[in-house]
Amino acid sequence: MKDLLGIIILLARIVPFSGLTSCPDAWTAFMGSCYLFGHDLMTFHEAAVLCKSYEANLIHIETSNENTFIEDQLKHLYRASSATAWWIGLTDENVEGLWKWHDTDTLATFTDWFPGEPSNGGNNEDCASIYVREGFHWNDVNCQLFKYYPICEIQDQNYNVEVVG
Ligand SMILES: [Ca+2]
Ligand SMILES: [Ca+2]
Ligand SMILES: [Ca+2]
Repeated sequence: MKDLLGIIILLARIVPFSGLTSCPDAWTAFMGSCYLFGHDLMTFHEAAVLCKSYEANLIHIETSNENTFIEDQLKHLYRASSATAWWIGLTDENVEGLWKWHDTDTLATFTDWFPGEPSNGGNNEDCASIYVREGFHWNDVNCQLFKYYPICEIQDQNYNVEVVG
């Protein structure tokens, strides 16, 4: 009985780090964010609107940690979907060559462009994607011409909540 109580107390201490998040069902929690990997193909702007409808934004990748996590998720998803690419919330639509995040309107500091990207091919590639054929690194593509899967991100409100055991 005493052992059982010990196990319950131990679990109560572990759970906040592994399971307790405020992420909605079907969203994936990681380091204070919740992510939704969309199942429908759409243009960049359709993807942005979809994320907004969840009170989220297209994903904003701040760190190589976050980037690696997302890349690993997509490699798993790719096996099931044979996807070409996923949209991330990064564009240079306003000023060519100035890549800004959609949610904060700030210049990108961390980036993971594939060598030779951003290429601005056809003088008309203003939206960033995570591109399967370029090793899941980033590629700028035409915002309207291609339909890819969206990745939405919101903050996980329960992250870092201290649970007193
Ligand atoms: Ca983020
Ligand atoms: Ca461009
Ligand atoms: Ca490109």
